[in-house]
Amino acid sequence: MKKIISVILAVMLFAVLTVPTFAGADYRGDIDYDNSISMADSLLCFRYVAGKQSFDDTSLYDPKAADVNKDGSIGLDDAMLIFKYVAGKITEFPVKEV
Ligand SMILES: [Ca+2]
Ligand SMILES: [Ca+2]
Repeated sequence: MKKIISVILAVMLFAVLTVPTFAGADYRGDIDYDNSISMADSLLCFRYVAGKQSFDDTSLYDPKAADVNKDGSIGLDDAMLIFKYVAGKITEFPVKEV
């Protein structure tokens, strides 16, 4: 009985910890779907802005996540924001008023 309770608790804890990710609370910045915002995402965004990267294959990349300031397009400002986030200069992405 004790074991069942601990299993249920573990499952509930897992659900609580993972729901925000599945709900897409803030998916922004994680372009490559690895559940973390890293230098790889920043580089992807810089490469996209430079025309060296495509996000057409949405099974590999999430173009919506690249538009971190939510102004409707992926630009150098988005790449800079991801870079600043990874560098620890900002802790969240500002939403641009449009
Ligand atoms: Ca990522
Ligand atoms: Ca943008």
